[in-house]
Amino acid sequence: MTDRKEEGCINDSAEKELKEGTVLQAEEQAEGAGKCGISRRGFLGATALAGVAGAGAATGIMPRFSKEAAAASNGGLDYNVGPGELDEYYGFWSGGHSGEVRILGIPSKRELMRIPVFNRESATGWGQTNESKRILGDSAEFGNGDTHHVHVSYTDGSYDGRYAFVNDKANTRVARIRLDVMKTDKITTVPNVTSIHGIRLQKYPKTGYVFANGEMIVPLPNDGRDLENPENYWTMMSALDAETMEVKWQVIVDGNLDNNDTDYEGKYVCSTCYNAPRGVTLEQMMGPERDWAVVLNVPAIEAAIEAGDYTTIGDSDVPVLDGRGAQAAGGPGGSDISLYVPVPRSPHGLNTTPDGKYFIANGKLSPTCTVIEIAKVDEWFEGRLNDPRDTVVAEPEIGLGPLHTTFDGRGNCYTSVFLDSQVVKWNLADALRAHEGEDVNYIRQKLDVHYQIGHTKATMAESKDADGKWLVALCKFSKDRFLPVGPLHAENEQLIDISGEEMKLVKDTPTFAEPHDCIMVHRDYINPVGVWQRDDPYFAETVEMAKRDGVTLESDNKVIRDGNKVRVYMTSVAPSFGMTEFKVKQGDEVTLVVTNLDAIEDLHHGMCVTNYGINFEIAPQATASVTFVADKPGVHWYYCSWFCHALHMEMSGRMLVEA
Ligand code: CUK
Ligand code: CUA
Repeated sequence: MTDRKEEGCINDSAEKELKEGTVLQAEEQAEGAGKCGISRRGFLGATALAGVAGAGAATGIMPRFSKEAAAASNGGLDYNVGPGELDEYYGFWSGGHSGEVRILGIPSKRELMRIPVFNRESATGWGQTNESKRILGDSAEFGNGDTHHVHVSYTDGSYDGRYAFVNDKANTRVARIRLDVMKTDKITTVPNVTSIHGIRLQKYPKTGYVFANGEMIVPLPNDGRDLENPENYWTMMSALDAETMEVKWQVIVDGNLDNNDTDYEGKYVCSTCYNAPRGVTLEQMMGPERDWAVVLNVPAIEAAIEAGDYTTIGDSDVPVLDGRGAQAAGGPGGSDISLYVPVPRSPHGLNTTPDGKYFIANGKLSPTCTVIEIAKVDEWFEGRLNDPRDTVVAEPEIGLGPLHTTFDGRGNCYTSVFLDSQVVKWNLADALRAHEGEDVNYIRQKLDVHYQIGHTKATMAESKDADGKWLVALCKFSKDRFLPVGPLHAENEQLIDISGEEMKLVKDTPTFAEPHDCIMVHRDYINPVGVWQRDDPYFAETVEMAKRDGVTLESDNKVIRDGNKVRVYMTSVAPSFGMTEFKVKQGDEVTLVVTNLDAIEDLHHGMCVTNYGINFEIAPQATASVTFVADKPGVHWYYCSWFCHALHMEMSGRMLVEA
């Protein structure tokens, strides 16, 4: 961006947006661009077209199922995955306010599975079965969640395929998903904070901690005190143990916490803050010229806790440290455990380069990305650097409304730019040189996306194995891209081939509300099982209950009465349940336990009890159960709800409820 006029245009628009306190929509932007006397195309100028001539196949490994001839003929990767072919990548998608996580195949973008997490789910019985209720715990009272960020566990900076973790912004939780069975297996409500937004995982030596950002500021503890005193509102970064999912410690910070990321040495977690003044209104939050990125020093935090140097808050016994100090000595500073790096206005995404050298804070209300060198963060904590701003080694101008950045592993960054509706490819080494005063153009290409992009993500980009093949643009608005379906529109996720010099938009795919973020993991790193093991901890408590009742789940079909509690144990083998009728009394509390003896992959059954609102899946070799009160007398058919056999319709039975 060497043209001063272009810079002026960006800044004018940014100013307008700030004054109005609103987000410009595409139409207004177009108008704004016109006022500056340059068209959108003109604005793109030569930089947008810079890479066109050099388009070609990527160096490096080709996808296992790529049709290389086809790929070569269209000058890029082949995104078509034919019938019977498998995708090269697993995509793990957050489901936003659907509260779930989705699995997609990439590059086809075929949806392969939905994993219920914080939501209730009708086909699997999530939120209804005893097994899922144990996992939901006390938070089962909420029927909703708001998942934004899914991340897969690491060993030494590479994906290890053990777990995925996801946040719940709505009800302040973090969940873990077992990737062998693709089921949620732990949910933790984080105490003393409100709204877990950014989450990231420690990458080295392996995922020990899950770092969870409390986004909203609240009184500590939030027990009714200080309602009217926002100056006493604070938030904290929480660190959960990835194995136990217990909160190990929390650190109070200045401002608030938006998105975060970690380094590749297990030392730091860095988070953006868009509310440095700890305001409670839009005007207050947007007040200052600068907010910051805060870096927390994990070994220093562990040492302080080891030394007993902490407090606790309210009823919680989680060790809490004070990491405030942003205003120390009259300006951004830090403490023994925290460093506050000033970043222009309301940064949003925070992304670590896959070489582990830099944190990048995305400006949002500033057209810039701020590049923080992690080696200089070391220097600051070692007392060899005074000014936190000296950790900033580049601040390239990207476009209007940079939100998130992803990487191709070849030194290029791809930043989603919300207001311009673009993905901007820029070269990091050139941005560093420009910051040193060299006259170099770091922008490689600006690609229009449709429309109003939030996250963008490249394959493997959040690991040290970033491979630069596919990029997804998660656009918030689809407008005219799909058949209209009423006032509520689908979102538009666009698949972009980044294997060559030039980004190529290859596919529009609609998606239901509202994935924020995704990761794409090469399938070699993910190894799901095909059938359950009978000793799986997922249903171990139900197995224990059966043992206490003297029931062998793998063979018995029995009704055990225990006062007004009735436990009904039955097996399923396509196309029949082990019991075609059982009798209970009105008012009995019935626990219905079904064990699927079929051991063939894909042979699920379902148990649906009619007019009782009950339905759940029983996958091969699984046991599943549900408890309900038989409050309606009469004949109540139950039937298999997952199509399993030619005689699937006949797979049924009767629950007889005596008045
Ligand atoms: S946030 Cu939604 S577009 Cu929750 Cu990752 Cu940026
Ligand atoms: Cu069993 Cu359908």
